[in-house]
Amino acid sequence: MNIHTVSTQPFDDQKPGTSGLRKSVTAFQTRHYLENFVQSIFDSLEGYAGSTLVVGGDGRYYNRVAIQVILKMAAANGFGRVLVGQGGILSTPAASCIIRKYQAFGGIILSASHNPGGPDGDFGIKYNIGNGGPAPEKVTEAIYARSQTIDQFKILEVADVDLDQLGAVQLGEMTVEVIDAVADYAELMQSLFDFDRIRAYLSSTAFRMSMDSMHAVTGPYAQVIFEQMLGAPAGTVVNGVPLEDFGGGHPDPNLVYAHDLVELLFGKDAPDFGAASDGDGDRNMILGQRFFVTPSDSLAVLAANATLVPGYKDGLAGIARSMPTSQAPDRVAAALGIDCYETPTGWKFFGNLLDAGKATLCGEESFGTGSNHVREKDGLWAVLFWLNVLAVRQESVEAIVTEHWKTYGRNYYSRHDYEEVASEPAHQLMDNLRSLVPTLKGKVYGTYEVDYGDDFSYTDPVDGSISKKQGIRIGFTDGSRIVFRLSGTGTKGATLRLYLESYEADPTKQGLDPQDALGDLIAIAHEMAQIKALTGRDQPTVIT
Ligand code: VG1
Ligand code: CO
Repeated sequence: MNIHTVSTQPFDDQKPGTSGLRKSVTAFQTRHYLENFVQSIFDSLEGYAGSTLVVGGDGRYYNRVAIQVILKMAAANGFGRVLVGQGGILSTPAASCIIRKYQAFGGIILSASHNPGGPDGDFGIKYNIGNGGPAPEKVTEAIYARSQTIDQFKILEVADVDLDQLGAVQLGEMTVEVIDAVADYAELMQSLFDFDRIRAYLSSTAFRMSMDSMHAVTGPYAQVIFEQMLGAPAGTVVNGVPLEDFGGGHPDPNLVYAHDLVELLFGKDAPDFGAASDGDGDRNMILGQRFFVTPSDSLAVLAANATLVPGYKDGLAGIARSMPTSQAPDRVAAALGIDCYETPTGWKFFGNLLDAGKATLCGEESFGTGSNHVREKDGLWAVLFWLNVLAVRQESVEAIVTEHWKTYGRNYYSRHDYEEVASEPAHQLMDNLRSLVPTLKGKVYGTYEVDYGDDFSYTDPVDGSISKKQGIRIGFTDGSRIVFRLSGTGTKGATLRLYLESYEADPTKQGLDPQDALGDLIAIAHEMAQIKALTGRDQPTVIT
């Protein structure tokens, strides 16, 4: 065996963000940049000798190159086996499924999710632990600490593995198994949902759907599940071939970036149901005919209808949502008599709640929904959940959501993103708010009176770990909220996120455009944070 120990020097910017390390492709192409981070992961793990690692990615530019390096480094560092998706492909939820099913030690997922790809785009890498979920903060902190002192890495000198050929090959003493990227995941979906019922519904001439995979990783999964297993007509899945640059687009399933699907669903002769997923397949957008379901509402509706779906027929242990997500799920939890947990942004915070059986469904406002079936958010799972509910209720998406509002009230919700603003003033803005908001209690803005203001701090109810500075919250006495935080996934400058929410119990007032319903709160947020003065922007770049 030809194991090389290569001298290297630390990079000072390998701190994982909300979801792993994300940088431009050119940064990852810097000599030893990838190797340093991979070795830092391995160096901060204990007891993996001879065990199994899962590796795969969203197929973006540099995916195959990075996988070859990771395989050779895993072999040199003593892993016994690597399971890698065919063609280097694994969606994030499929990787989570495979880690759990084969009881792997952990997994490495290559993705920058919804960030654009290609030689001038972004790349990313993250480590998932044995429960299939993103490494918790104590692990990512250890990886970062190691990356600051690293002075060597180990790699096996050997020919590349053919990632397109299914089957096992030896890499030194380690076995590499190239596995079908879709089969295990598709089987898990079949165990949760009533495929017979969905198949019957999809074949009824009255129902039409469109699934936009945005030239990202879910194409092969969606084709197998919707068109082969569930018998949807050919062409139901659009943009179904993963491309290294996602066809030049942002593989981000929202009203702005999934514009083709939005146009179709809001146009003449629109299908009944539309869905999209992101670069790595963990996000979802749900549309009805001329109707958009906000992700927060989606979580609430799925929770309220969960017992209609075989995998959840016995009810939910609890619900968990990230802090900026609207409080719509809280109302369902209260009605069901179960707990609703509020966590910081990022799926890693749901892992303990899911492992401990405290939560069954989880969600984030950023088009993320999932459950205890894996430990990642799961785009196609959410689409199947909706289809199962539609097949049972035989009502339109719009009818289901508006009836939900009548029962629970409507949480008007919107997120305004100010992308790529200068980093220093963005941090200044947050610092200003951090000192301002605790002084605001009792202050009146128009019809709103401040109830509390703080910088969200989370104590994990399972292991007691504390995560501070997770976003500025301003709560009003009528339950409305304004939240500010800086993105932890962007790669250029800073991205300011402003989250707005108000509650309307009266069904006759639930039909407004959210931007109108939230107009006063938007103005208050601008006044408090001095967004224009500090960022130079008076309009957000993306509104969802
Ligand atoms: C964003 C979202 C967050 C999500 C994260 C990873 O993080 O707001 O809810 O968990 O992306 O999603 P941030 O720090 O930029 O706000 V994904 O699909 O990019 O893995
Ligand atoms: Co994603």
